[in-house]
Amino acid sequence: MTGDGLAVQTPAPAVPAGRRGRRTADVGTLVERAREGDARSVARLISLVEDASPLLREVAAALAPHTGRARVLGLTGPPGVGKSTTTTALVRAFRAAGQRVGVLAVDPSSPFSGGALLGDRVRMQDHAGDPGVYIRSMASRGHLGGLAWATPQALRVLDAAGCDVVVVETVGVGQSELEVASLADTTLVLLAPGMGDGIQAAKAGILEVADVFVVNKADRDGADQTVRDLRAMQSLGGRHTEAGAWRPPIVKTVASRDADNGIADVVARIAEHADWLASSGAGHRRRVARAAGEIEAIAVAGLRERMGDVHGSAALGALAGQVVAGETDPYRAADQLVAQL
Ligand SMILES: Nc1nc2c(ncn2[C@@H]2O[C@H](COP(=O)(O)OP(=O)(O)OP(=O)(O)O)[C@@H](O)[C@H]2O)c(=O)[nH]1
Ligand SMILES: [Mg+2]
Repeated sequence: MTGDGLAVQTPAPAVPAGRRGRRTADVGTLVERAREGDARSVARLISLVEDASPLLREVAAALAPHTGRARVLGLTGPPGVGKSTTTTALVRAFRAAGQRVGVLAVDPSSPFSGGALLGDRVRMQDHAGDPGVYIRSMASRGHLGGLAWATPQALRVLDAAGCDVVVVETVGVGQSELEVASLADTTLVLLAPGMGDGIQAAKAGILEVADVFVVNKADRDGADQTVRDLRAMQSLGGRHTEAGAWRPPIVKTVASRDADNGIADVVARIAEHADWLASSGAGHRRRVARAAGEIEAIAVAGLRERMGDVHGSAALGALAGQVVAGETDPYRAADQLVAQL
């Protein structure tokens, strides 16, 4: 990459709302610079999508021709399981293989970039100054519904900026693990020993979405038991038992160790999953499903906005009057209203 090194981004200071949407640079120029690896342009583009800038459409249009190359790796698991440590180790491995890497740390609990759960982000400073790594933390609350909304656009920015791999790290609480899985080509679910209850709780959500299970903190007692618990759960059935399906492997890691930490195994399983995605056609199907979901969400948000305009409108008032007078029924009236949108 040329230009500025892609360095760790600290959250931008609060900027008055009026200035945020201001056109500070031409979108086309920003995209060109981002493609050359200019970290500031990448940061600016991500801010534009994160803030739902009026330029969002223009940004999306300008990025589109330059996307589709990056592999998206989702990484989720309960708080403190070692997600950030594992992300750091993975980044190191990908860098050693000469790949450019983007990291999006998405905090589902915070309305602000760089929220409390990401206090450990500092560890990522390992990669500060490496021009082949771009790290960004994002908030996801406070917009039109969680991770699903701004993250796909931020992924496109990093994709267009030439990242070979983008790791999306999010803590597995609420819906976030399902959302991260819907964004990712390959989803890693991290667990740690001594979380028996955690596994039970996570069963419904986390276990369904895993492409690779990582039992981290394998230096602690009970890692083998956790692996056995997972195997037992897998044997109960699920998507992976169908013919030709991918059976999620289980890898033990000690992500906090510099060497002999199991990360090479994780990288190997990710590569195998990528091969399976390509050979089975599942990878393409996932991407099509992802795009369909995104289009639907944008369309529904647009409709909802227009419905807002309709609320209290003369047209609605007139139709309501007709329903009260028995001149029409609410279903026909609703059809008429929708037709007017
Ligand atoms: N013993 C041991 N500790 C680890 C291992 N991996 C991570 N840790 C430690 O576990 C703690 C939490 O690690 P993080 O990587 O911050 O965990 P996280 O899942 O990103 O945490 P949140 O983002 O807060 O949900 C840190 O103190 C790490 O040093 C491991 O393999 N073994
Ligand atoms: Mg973390």
